[in-house]
Formats: sequence, C-alpha cells, structure tokens
Amino acid sequence: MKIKNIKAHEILDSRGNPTIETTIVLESGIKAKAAVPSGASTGTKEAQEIRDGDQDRFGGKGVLKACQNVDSVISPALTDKNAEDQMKIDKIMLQLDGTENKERLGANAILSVSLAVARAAAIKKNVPLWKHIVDTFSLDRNISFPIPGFNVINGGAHSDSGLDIQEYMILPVGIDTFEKRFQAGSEIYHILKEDLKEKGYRVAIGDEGGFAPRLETNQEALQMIIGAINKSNYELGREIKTGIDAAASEFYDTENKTYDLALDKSIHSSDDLLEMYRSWIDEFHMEVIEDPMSEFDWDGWEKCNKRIGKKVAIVGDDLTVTNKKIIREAHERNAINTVLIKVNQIGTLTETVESVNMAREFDMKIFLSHRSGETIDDFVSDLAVAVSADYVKFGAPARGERVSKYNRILEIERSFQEYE
Ligand code: 2PG
Ligand code: MG
Repeated sequence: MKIKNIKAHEILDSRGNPTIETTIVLESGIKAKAAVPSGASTGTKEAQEIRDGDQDRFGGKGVLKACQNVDSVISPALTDKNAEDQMKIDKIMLQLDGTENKERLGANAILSVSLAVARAAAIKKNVPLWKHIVDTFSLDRNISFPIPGFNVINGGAHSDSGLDIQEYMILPVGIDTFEKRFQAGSEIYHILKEDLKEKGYRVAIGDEGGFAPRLETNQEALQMIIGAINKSNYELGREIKTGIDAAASEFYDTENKTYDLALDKSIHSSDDLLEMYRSWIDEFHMEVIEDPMSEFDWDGWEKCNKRIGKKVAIVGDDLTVTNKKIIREAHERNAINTVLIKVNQIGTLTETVESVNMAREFDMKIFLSHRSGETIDDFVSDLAVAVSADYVKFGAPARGERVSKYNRILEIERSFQEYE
C-alpha cells in the first residue's frame, strides 16, 4: 500500500475563504482526498494553520505556502511509505515540522495529509473509514452512536445577531437512533424558524446554518428554543434538552477579569456568570455548557465544574484545544468533565485519537466537533463513530457542509449491521 504521490490544492471553505484539499495517490492507483476546516473563535494554544498573508490574494488568507509545504516537503518524505502505517506517517510529519504548534509546515498542511492517508488506506482495505480507524488505533469495537448538538441559533463570532453567546443547541438526548435524533433536530429547527418569523425576527442564518435573529437578550434565544421544543412532537427535558457554547473567551476582559455581555448590558464576575448558568440549567433543561469561562480563567472553570458539573457537561474547547498536555492539566485541576475534540486544533489523526483516549482514561465525555469554516468533507463523522463519541456537533441541521456530516452518520448507522 505504498504512497506514490501527494498533492495539495487551494479550495474554498463555507465562508468563502481558502483552505487546503490534499489528494494522495497510492502505487496501486487508488486516490483519496481530504479537506481541512478552519475556526473563527480559536483558542490561543491551537496548532497553527499557515496563511500566506499576501494582501493581494484573498485578503491575505491564501494557503499556497501550506500547499507548497505538502508538495515539496511532506510528499517527498512520505513517498514509498505504507499508507496503513498512520502512526508512523504522522510521526514523520511531526519530525519534519519540528515545532510545538506546527507553525513551520502548518497544521492545515499536515492535517490534510494525515486525513487523506487514512482515507486512502480505508479504500485500499475496502472497509469504511470508521472501521479502518477502529482497527488502526485498536479502539473499542462496541460502537455507540452520538447525541448530536444542533446549533440552531448563531451568535458570537459566527453571526451579526449581536448575541454574546456563540451557539445555542438542541440535543435529542432521549431518542434512541441517530436517524430519529436527526429528524427531531430538523423538525424543531423548522418550528423555530416559523416562531422567529411570527415574532418579527429575521431568519437569516449565521456561519453554522443556525438562525441569527437580533433578539433582545442572550436568554431570549433559549426561551425561543424552549418554545419551539414545546410545540414539537417531543418532550422537553426527557427527549430534548438544550445546550450552549458560550465561547466565553470572546467576551472576557482579561485586564479586569470580567465577562461583558454587551447585549444584556451587564458585566459579570466569574461567580455571577456561574450563577446565571446555574439558573439556566433547570429553567432551560440544559445538557451541556461549552467554554463557560475564558481560557485565561482557570479558577472560574474549577468553580464551574465543581458547582454545576454534576448537572451538565462542562465542555473544554478553547481551554483544552484537543491538546493532551492541557487535557491532563484540566483533569488535574478538575476543570472539565467533557472535552471537545477538533482535528485541526491539534493537526494529526494520531494525536487526535490519543487525546480522545487520554480523556476517556480521565472519565471525561467526548464531544466531537466540526469548525465554523467547513467543507463538505465528512471525515469527522467517521471519526466520531470510530471513537464512540458521546456527542457530536456539526452545526444546524441545514446547509450542505453541515448536513454532509450528519448524513454520513446516518449512512453509517444504516449499514452498521454488516460490520458488527
Ligand atoms: C466552536 C467552533 C465550532 P469555531 O467554538 O466550538 O462550533 O467554532 O470553529 O469558530 O472555533
Ligand atoms: Mg467552542
């Protein structure tokens, strides 16, 4: 299963910004490609994606240098290597890069190759990608399908709604198949759309396909969602719960150590903010709170997990950035009970799976995630199934780059029996 050639190209992501798509060709003639996503609200310790900075092309966001790194540095080093040796290949790329955060070759360059290699090997073995990942990393064969967190209202860095909270999600926690969970998400999404219209709000959407209405307060988004769930055929609390990604680093004032909810015209200490979340948990039947505190406010995180971690998933994203060292620190400080996993925060498939394995050892739940800037690549869906993620989020149950991922899990669920 020797690698013959690897070639990268610039394509556009769902925001219309350039990103990398890499094609790998095996000696047998098999071809596979993978495209990488990009975030808008990023943690400071994420692996570095490389952008050209040439203001004459795509406002500086071109990725030609990263493509060049794939073609002229990574490809020659991996030619003739066995595509089934995922760990070895990822290690070679880490050594070629030689930096802590992949700033030399670019996490975008490295990741595109890492994912394309896995896909090529799966095709060669004639098995689904998720199965190849299970086998490659000796993962648990007792697969369970994830609960999707559909992001139905977009705020923060993902829209101009004015909402400070970045994501408002619905989670079909009490529904038994992924197919029915998907149906529930879609039905409630459409009820919400009608409700927003009826109240005179616009139903334009944000980067992740959720609505971006100009609501009066951050809390009103949750009220609207609860209203839609109550009108649906599903039972609030038992079948459907809600969740948020506060992405609190985005509204944290590092100097004053306060959280500034501009829409609510209120400034909070971490204790106040925690009390606000506490009151929301029961009132709005919450299942998850992601990034409730800033990545620079570890004390806030510790308090959060201690005081409300028994009731909701306290999810580290910008805090932990899929990085083993930080996940360990979060465990030692007891700052989270759930970890968000994003392939491009760390940059290789091997490291991503290692982060999942470590989090499991620490009894954390796994929440597998897309990025706000996406392509139709559905690699994360296979990965989510392979690691039996507890939750996944790919945005709203709408827009091509979002539904491609939900649809892929549906496809896996339908054909699953063949591989059991
Ligand atoms: C997040 C993600 C994905 P972004 O914060 O969890 O929803 O957003 O990709 O912009 O970091
Ligand atoms: Mg997040």
